[in-house]
Parts: sequence; structure tokens; C-alpha cells
Amino acid sequence: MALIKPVGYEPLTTESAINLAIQLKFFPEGSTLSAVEIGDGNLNLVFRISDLSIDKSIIIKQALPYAKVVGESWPLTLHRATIESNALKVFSQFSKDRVPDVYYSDEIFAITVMEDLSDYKILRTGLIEGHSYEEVPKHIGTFIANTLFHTSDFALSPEDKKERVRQFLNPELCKITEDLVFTDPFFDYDTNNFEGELTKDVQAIWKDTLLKLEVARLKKKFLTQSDALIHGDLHTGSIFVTEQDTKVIDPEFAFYGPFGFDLGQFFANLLLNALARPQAEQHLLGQIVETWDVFTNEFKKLWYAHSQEPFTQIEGYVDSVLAEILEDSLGFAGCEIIRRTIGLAHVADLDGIQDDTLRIQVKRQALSLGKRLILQRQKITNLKQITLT
Ligand code: SR1
Ligand code: MG
Repeated sequence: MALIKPVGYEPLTTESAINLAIQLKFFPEGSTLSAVEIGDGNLNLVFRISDLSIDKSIIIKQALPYAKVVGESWPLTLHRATIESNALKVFSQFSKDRVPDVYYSDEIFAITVMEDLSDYKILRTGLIEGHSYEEVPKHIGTFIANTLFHTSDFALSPEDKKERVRQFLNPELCKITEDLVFTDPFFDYDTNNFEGELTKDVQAIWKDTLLKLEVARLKKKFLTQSDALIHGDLHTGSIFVTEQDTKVIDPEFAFYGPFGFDLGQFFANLLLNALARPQAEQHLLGQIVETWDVFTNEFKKLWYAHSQEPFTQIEGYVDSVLAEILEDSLGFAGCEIIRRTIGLAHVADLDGIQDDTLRIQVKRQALSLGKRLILQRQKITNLKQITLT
């Protein structure tokens, strides 16, 4: 596919990012500004523009017309910048404190100008460094409950809901997840990336037709089930933290998808960290249980206070919806754990284990945990049942 740049679009440099910040009047003319490109994700440019003399800084995030992690050979829609800024605005309506403030966005330049969170740390980095964040389960459980409930058919009229589904159609970014999370790791495809020592374990996955049947069912849910506006990529690299605060960033994969997906990715990435840090295992497993408890309490509260759907008053309905969310989240978590171990996009939690023997052993453990979550998701009715071995 050819790389298509819309007329007017140019990738920013530190110099043009400074000019843009002044042109948009975020800083007065003549300010002495510095710009640093700090993007460490797979897809975008991220500039921090600062005026140290007045202690002010902003972030300018710009989508590139290709996936940075692979290069220009993988063209990617710039529309994801608009999806991201629109999703941040919707999330902010229902969970204001959990997302950065968006100051400005532009579809043609594919930019979002937003609050600088330089006092925050990426949750994945903090966990790998050995920190723990006590507020995260409460913040993430409440965030997911509010954003899911308020964007679903339980809260919106059928017309409004369908309009939102249309507004958040995100086929190219969904395709990345369909391929990289659900399909590729389960077949002998070139995108996969795993260490030679794991070859036999990976081949066993490719041959496991029972497992593949369950992954197919999960992928079908991802493809077809438009429950609510989901973040779509809620791993621990999409969450900024301090000791007291939590902010969800990067919803460029947002679309109307299944209720359980964000919870599943979040659980999976805590589990990946727990596999790498046995000393934190109990704490992280406890945080998963707490996130689910907060989520269910909040979701039920919203259900009884704000539903517009008459069937929500029927006894047993909310519990059956929550049971399905739990089951799906476990299956999605299993797929995420497997793809982060043998697929294209890895995580530092596992790859950062220096000792070769230990790293391979932990990755094998990850594959077996991922399989277990997918295959046994119907039997796990209480998250306290999850163990790493
Ligand atoms: C080519 S993009 C690879 C991964 O990075 C993003 O953060 C998503 O997780 C995607 O699957
Ligand atoms: Mg991202």
C-alpha cells in the first residue's frame, strides 16, 4: 500500500512544534521554548514544549502516516489522532480526573495538544522498577465502569448509541488488534517474534485446535460486539501514575467493542508484571481482584441509578451481564499475555529479564497462564481463583 499524506500534513520537528505552540498561542510571542521528542510508543511522535521561565509545558502528540515501530512499509491512518482526541473528550465527560486535559486538536495535522503529565510515570515502568500504586485499582475500576456504562445501550438511546458507533469506527486500528492480538500468535505468521528456545512451546500453540477454537470465539466478540466505547489498548503503558493519581492516555485504538476487552488487557499486563516479579505476585493479584470489585460495585450503582433500558430492572440481568464481562475479560487477558510473549509487540516486563534461563522459564509460564485463562475462563467465577502456576 502506498503511503498517502494528506495535503498540508507534515511530520513535526522540534523546531516546527515550537512554532506551532506559539502560533496556537499556548505561549506568548518571543518566549524561549525548548522542545523534546519523548515518544517511546510504537506509533506516534510526542513533543514536550516547555517555557522554563514561567514553569509551563504542554504536550503535542502527532500521528505519523505509518507505524513507527515498523517504518514506512506499514502505512497507518492519520484519522487515529482524531479518534484519540474525541475518545479523550468522551472519557473526560464521565471520568474527568482520569484523563489528561485536551487543549486543541487538528484532523489534517493529526495533532492533539494536551496537558503535560511530566510529574507522572508510565505504570509499566513504575512496576518494573518495583513501585506499587495503591490507588490504581480504585481509579481504573471506576474509570472503566463509568466509560463503559455511559457509552452503552444501558445509558444511551438506541439512536445516540448508533451515532457514536459510527463516529468511532476505527477499522485500521482494530485490524492491528485483530491480527496482532487474536490471529497471528496462533499461526505460523511472519509477524511473530519469539526466542528460539520457545519454538516447541509455540508450535504446540499453533497445533492446539481446542485453544484456537476458543480464540476464534473471542476474536468474533471483538469483531462484532459493539457494547460500549472502549479504550482498545489499555495496557500498563497506556496509564500514567503518581502515588496518588492515575491518568489513562493513548486511546487511539478506541472503538465500540466488547465490555470485557479493556479489563482483560489491564489484567493481562498486571499478570505479565507479576510473572516477572514473584515478590509482587500476591500484591498484583490482589490489585486485580480489587479492580474487579470496584468495577462491579460502580457498574451496578450506575445501572440502578441511570439506566434507560427497561430490562435493567429485571432481577438477575445485571449479574448475568457482569458474569459475561468477567468471562470475556479472562479470555481477552489470555490472548494478550500470549501475544506479548510471542507476537510482534512485546513488553519490557518479560523482555527485560536479564538472566536468559529465567527469562525463557517465565515466558513459558506466561504461555501456560495465557492458555489457562482462555480455556478455563468459564470456570473462573472469582478472580481469587487465578494463580500464576
Ligand atoms: C504496530 S502497533 C503494536 C502494538 O502497539 C500498540 O500499543 C498496540 O498494543 C499494538 O498492538
Ligand atoms: Mg499506545
